[in-house]
Amino acid sequence: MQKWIILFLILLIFSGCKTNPNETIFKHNAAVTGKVYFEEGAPDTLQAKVEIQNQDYGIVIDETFTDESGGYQFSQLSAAEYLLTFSAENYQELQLVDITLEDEVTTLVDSVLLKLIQPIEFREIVVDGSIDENWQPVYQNLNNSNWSAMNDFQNLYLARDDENLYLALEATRETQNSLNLYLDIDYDASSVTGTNDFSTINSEIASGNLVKNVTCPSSFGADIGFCLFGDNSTEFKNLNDPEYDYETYLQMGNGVIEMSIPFANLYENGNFPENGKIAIVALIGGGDANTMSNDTIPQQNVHFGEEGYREFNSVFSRQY
Ligand SMILES: [Ca+2]
Ligand SMILES: [Ca+2]
Ligand SMILES: [Ca+2]
Repeated sequence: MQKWIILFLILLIFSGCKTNPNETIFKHNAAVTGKVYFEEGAPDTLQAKVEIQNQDYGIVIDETFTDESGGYQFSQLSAAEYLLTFSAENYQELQLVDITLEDEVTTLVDSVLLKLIQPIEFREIVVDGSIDENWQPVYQNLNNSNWSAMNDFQNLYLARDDENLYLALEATRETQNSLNLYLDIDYDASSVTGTNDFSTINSEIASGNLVKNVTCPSSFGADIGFCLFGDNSTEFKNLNDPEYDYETYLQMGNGVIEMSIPFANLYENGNFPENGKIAIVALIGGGDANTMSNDTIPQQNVHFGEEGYREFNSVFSRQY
């Protein structure tokens, strides 16, 4: 009889281990390690900040800095899905997602290359709906859109002169869809202004086409939404104050949207901020707030737009 009681107790203990929801909280022996490289820079003179987040809860668990060889490590973690964010001054922020850590395992993740934030080229642009001669794209989207070549980003162009920021897109869109570009005019992780959750955008702007259930890295805050929708309607709006009119000048040509935005309207003192940064994300939307193609600027995972993939893990940025 005593034998049966002992066996029962043993079974109870084992089943208790499996069902106790606190079990994973008490086990903290998973680890992750990796390496960071810098475009035109060496890890012994540069440091990247690395943040680790629990992906399911969006909570930053810990942060560290890379060592002189670019390496980093987090240990004493519980088994879960994690997200890593890499940032360094004058470099474009980057994220690694869907990192699954297991108990008693040190997981080596892919090395990352942080790219320099390039300056915005000085150039006088003629806004006429065709790309000016020798104006090179700052970003090329080589992904084939899952919504066909009729709904597809190709090239993004950016330039400035003393008075204007110039922005152009080579992209296609069917009339039932919208082309959405979200612009952060003061991209700066230390003081974020604007929104990084497009579900919160005022639905009176651009007939609600800018409202998407899409989030961005916490360092990004969109101040302006540009939308091309319907029968070539366009809106370029302050997301905090839709009544404010930016007075952009815009021309469309064959698959080209070209515009100038005066600094007098863009920044409080009328000038661009010296060494200030801007950042852009763009998507092609349609239907409701969950419907969008997988073709984006910058290009994300090919599943972008599907449930669980409605987030930008990187942004496109440039510096004045
Ligand atoms: Ca032109
Ligand atoms: Ca494309
Ligand atoms: Ca902002």
